[in-house]
Amino acid sequence: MAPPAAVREKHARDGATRRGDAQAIRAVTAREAAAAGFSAVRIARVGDLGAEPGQRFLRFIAERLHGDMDWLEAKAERRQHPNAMWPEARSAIVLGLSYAPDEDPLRFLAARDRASISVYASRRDYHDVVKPRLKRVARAVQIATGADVKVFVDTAPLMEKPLAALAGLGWQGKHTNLVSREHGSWLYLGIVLTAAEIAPDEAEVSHCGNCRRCLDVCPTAAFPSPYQLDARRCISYLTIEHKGPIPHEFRTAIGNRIYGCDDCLAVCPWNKFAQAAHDQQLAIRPETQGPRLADLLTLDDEAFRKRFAGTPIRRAGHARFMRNALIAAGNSSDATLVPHIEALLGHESPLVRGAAVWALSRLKQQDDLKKLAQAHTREADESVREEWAMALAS
Ligand code: B12
Ligand code: SF4
Ligand code: SF4
Repeated sequence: MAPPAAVREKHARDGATRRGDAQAIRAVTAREAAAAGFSAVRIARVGDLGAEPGQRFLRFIAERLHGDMDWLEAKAERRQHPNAMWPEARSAIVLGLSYAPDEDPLRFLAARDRASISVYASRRDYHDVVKPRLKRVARAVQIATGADVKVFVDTAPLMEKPLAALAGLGWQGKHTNLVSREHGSWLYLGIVLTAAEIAPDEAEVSHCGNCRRCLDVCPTAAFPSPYQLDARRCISYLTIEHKGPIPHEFRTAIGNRIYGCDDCLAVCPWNKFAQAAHDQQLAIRPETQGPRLADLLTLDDEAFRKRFAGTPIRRAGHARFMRNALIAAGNSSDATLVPHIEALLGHESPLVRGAAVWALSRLKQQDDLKKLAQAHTREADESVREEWAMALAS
């Protein structure tokens, strides 16, 4: 990464380019992080991470808790430790960007004719926001130290949370996410790895105590034990990452959550110290705030892309999004949605047709459903035929 001349001059002026000047390097890092709009910055010595997080990660994969997130498994060896990915890495500058909401993130859960979308997904994709800012910090660190740098925001096989805890940005709560005293559960994480040795901050210790609010609130009982998540049961995984039909056992519990889930984050008592985030690039998009299911069910591919352009939601693709909206419709008790759902029985994706069958089975009388089934006896896809069989048997 070549630093522009103006930046080079700026650091030369304040004397921060003196190699090995620990205070100056830390000061440059803090200044650039603040100028880039980060809410928190701390430094960890990569060598202090130890083998434990990596071993736990390998157990997570061995127990298949990652479901069909093949990309986590594919680079498991490298993900174990930053040095397995980049042997020269010596320090990790861990940056947090607050996305604390200014309203109750769970407020749409009871409005069953509407959808609830997680806070992180209700704005511009954080990868696009965080990465350029990380590059700015990285560039300054590179100039100040003369050492190589690499930036990460969930873009490479790097476990961000254990590094953040080691750097003292917060601790991994029982819900497994990083909790900060100042920002609660609402921090996006980004990391700059550098080959430079920079004096580290102190690691943070857990402040969960006897609390277990996050564990008890989970609608799908996704925590086999504190600090451990079975992703296959997590609504965030089921609505964002999982590609196939959503397993029947979770459909009712999902309620109207159509993209991600915030329940375990939102109940954490440490959120009370978090100030609402007012970063302009992270402004809440109005179309993500409790959208009506009737409107979502009529979105075709093009309208979907247009409506959610730039947000993480678009990455799920139209078929998966419609699958999720149909599960919410099935949980809505709103019979006025039936014509919209019936129209989706002819959708080109079996994922959508199957979810439509389930939604109708929840909103229509059995006799009406039987008549409808007779009109769809030529269904070509086996998974959709199974949905019909289950719907008619229930
Ligand atoms: C895969 C992934 C997911 C998966 C799996 C989540 C998970 N907990 O692993 C799914 C799709 C479910 C998911 C969901 C969400 N995610 Co996500 N996800 C990731 C990703 C890419 C990797 C995480 C990972 O390595 N998981 C593997 C497991 C094994 O690691 P782990 O959770 O750290 O597990 C540790 C604990 O189990 C611990 N452990 C086990 N036993 C014990 C015992 C004790 C005593 C202790 C202390 C620890 C401990 O050891 C393990 C290793 O350290 C990271 C980005 C990254 N590159 O790190 C983002 C990330 C974790 N996700 C993030 C977010 C925001 C979310 C959601 C909130 C989004 C939403 N609203 O829907 C939810 C939260 C769900 C939840 N409760 O975790 C943020 C979290 C920010 C933060 N403050 O921590 C990250 C860091 C992305 C980012 N750059 O900001 N995510
Ligand atoms: S995100 Fe939702 S489903 Fe996943 S663990 Fe947290 S509360 Fe449970
Ligand atoms: S809700 Fe309680 S147990 Fe869960 S992360 Fe927050 S403090 Fe820890």
